[in-house]
Amino acid sequence: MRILKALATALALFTLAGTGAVTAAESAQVQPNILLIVADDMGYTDLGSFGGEIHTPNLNRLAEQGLRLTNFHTLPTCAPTRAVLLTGTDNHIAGLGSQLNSAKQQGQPGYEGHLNNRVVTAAEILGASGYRTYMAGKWHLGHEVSQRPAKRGFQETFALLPGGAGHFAEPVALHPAEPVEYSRNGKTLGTLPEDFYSTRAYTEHLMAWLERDANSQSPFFAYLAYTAPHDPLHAPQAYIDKYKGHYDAGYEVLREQRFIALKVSGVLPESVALPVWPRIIPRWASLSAEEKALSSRNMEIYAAMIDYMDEQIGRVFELLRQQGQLDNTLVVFMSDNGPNGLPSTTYPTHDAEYHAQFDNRLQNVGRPSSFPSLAAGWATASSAALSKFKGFITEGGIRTPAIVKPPSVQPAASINSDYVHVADWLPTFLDLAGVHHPSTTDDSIAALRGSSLAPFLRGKTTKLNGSKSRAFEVHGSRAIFKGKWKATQAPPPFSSGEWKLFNIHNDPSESINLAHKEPENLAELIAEHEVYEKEVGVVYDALPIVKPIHDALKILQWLIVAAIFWSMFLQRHHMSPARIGYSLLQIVCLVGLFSAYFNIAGWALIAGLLTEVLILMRKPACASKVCLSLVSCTVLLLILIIKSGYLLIFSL
Ligand SMILES: [Ca+2]
Repeated sequence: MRILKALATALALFTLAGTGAVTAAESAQVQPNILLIVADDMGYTDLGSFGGEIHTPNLNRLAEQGLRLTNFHTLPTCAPTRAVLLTGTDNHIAGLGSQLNSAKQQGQPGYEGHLNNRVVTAAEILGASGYRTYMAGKWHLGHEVSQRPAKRGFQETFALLPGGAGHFAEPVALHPAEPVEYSRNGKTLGTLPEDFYSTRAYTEHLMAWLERDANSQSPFFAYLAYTAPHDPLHAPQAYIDKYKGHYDAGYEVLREQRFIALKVSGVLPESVALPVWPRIIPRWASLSAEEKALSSRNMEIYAAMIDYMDEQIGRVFELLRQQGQLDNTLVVFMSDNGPNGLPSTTYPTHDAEYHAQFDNRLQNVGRPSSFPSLAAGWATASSAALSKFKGFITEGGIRTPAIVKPPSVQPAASINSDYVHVADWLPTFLDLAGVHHPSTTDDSIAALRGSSLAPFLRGKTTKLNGSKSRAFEVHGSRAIFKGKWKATQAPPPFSSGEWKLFNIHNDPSESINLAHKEPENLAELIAEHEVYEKEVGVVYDALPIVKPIHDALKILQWLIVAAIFWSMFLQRHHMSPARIGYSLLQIVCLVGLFSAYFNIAGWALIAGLLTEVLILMRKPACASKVCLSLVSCTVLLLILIIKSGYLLIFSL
């Protein structure tokens, strides 16, 4: 009832014409159609207009007619981003405080796991203001009937409810614990047509609604939420064949090519340097011929999925053009987070038995019975100069390609590098439609936290956003942006746990930590982040499961350090300077492993310890020392495995 009341108020406000940011003249204009297109797990450089070589002529044309946002940010995983996208507020307010709740977060306000009743969606507001509202694609914001898009303001829906699935008919689940469920206007669908392919099906559902309602006098809001190029990587064979051999030179080469193209096209400034290749990701040259063939095939399928998606988007544009609606349509294209660098074998509920059902041989990958993923090498190439990928709060995880074409007018510039956040879209839609947000008259509805881009799109200002800071938190990782600064903190074991500070205008790859040079700036941003966490109700907890493992290893690490000291004390009269030096090195490396990426030192230490074990095993009197060395080795190995990201367990 409360939401209905709020929507009625919004509609009344709209009918009475706007005040504030929306002038009477503007609200009297024809309301634009809004087409919001979202790609799933697509990287920063995959589009032609963002340095990519994949054939994306329709989105390239959109970029030529509109505006490329080169500093656009999402959250690092799917569901929190979508919650913010559709409600214009914060994920902790909307019910998606985390994609994977810890015990501490379970049951807390803001951690419902679906859109709650404190927020209203773009479809609810625009629908109440006379818009036709369509949704085709991935929902990921609640499974129950009352949580589905049909109950959140969308009048026509064809929705995949979970976070992903196989892309052909009889699709495999993304996770064993997350069954595939398609819903049509709120009702679960039994089977899919034999010729089903996700990207085409979403497109054709939307096109059918647009064709059916061609004579409607109402504008439309269409949310086209593709599941491409999310894994499992599946694409029609002809599209895969189109990219055969394109990636045989490997991911480091592709990364360099795209990095150069990014600079040539003006997406990144000339001054940006390409960071060194991450040590934990195997070099292309170190792979066997078979591994290279399979890996490059996975990238070929990924490219095919994006190529195919672009073609389908072109069909929607062509239909709107034929209907005479394209010019009066605000088109937004974005990806919901960075490319996925984790192979599916690391997913939480994926075990050997689950994977045994897939045929991932070279001749079969890309087909319905396979479950290929992009993996870290290609994801790193896709992020290019940006650090890491999906799941991380570094720029590779949260800076994604975005294009906006305003209705009627062509923007003065074709590229903009001001900070823009996914929360900014809903205020922009409402501003252009001349509709006020219900929170302006109803305190029980959470207010918008984004800023409208409409003044910029109308040519009334040259800056997209002012000096306002933008903060967020997901899975224990924090970031706050203000002007050129980004302060960020990620919990161990994936980072040091310390706050870092970067000038992301000059250093989008986050290579130079300025925390010690700019302590006052950093302190101010941390203080602002604390205010943000209180405002939105963050229940702070690092990733469940990994944290206890990490804490246990840390205790073990200190026990080993103590044991090494004790052993040195007992043998103090017989120890050579070299022996003392080696023991001290062991201690330094053990401590260092928890505070920085000392992987090379770690492996060297393991080699040293194993050699020591072999020598000591010849002296039965030193059994305790052998045990100590073996325990040290095991702890070091576990630390290194965790640091390489293999236990990173986001629900995707
Ligand atoms: Ca995603």
